Amino acid sequence: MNIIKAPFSGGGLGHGNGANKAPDVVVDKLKDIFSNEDKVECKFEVEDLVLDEANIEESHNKIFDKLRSHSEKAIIIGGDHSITYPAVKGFSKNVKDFKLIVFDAHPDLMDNFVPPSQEDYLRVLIEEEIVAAEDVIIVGVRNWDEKEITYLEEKKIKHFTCKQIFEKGIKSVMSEIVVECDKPIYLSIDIDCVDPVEAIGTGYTEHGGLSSRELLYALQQLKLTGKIAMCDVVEINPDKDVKDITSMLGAKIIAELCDF
Ligand SMILES: [Mn+2]
Repeated sequence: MNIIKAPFSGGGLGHGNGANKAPDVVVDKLKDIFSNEDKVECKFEVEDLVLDEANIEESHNKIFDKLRSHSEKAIIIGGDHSITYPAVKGFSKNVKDFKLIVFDAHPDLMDNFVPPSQEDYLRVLIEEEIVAAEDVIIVGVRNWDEKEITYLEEKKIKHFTCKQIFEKGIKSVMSEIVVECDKPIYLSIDIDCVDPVEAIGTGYTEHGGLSSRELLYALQQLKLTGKIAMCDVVEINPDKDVKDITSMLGAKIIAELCDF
């Protein structure tokens, strides 16, 4: 599996500072994992992007160019969630028709910032018609702004809140999602989908989140579809972490996805 390091936290509106350190720490933690739960040995080719924290447009352009010219599967390690904007945009140059499945505590659908930030990258992707609203699925949502609720409803964006996941159970939710996976998937994992008890090292902590086991189960189910084409793991912040537990979870997630 290819890993692309995207060390950029300049799109985090200040909350992401430190997320640029995640790619190095997470890749280092990966060395402690020999094989994933499917007994597949984890082998990675790691590539570094050199990004400028102070220049969001130039950094986003570099990510866009990388993804546009990268037709093989890869896992991108961010960085704040703003990197998903250029990454999906670049990916869409190679794959026209795809699903965007996002695990996130927040819908990231605030009003357009220019350039797109971690709070509205998803809205910009939809507004610019890079992805169709009906191809987006958000999992793990539990905190939103009024504007985001209006937009979710207006665009009829499919989403599963943590409350719904608790009621229905992750198995039932994932079987609902898997039947929708009839085209290539761009998978974006914001680590804040997981409860802060297991993932404290992130910009916005939201209680009542998924357990790491629920997230891993969800990813394993998506992997079984054979449709994952590209993936990013974002918003891990080593500066806010305790004993590297969040970075270690990031490494575990990547290990489970090493054979998608
Ligand atoms: Mn996010």
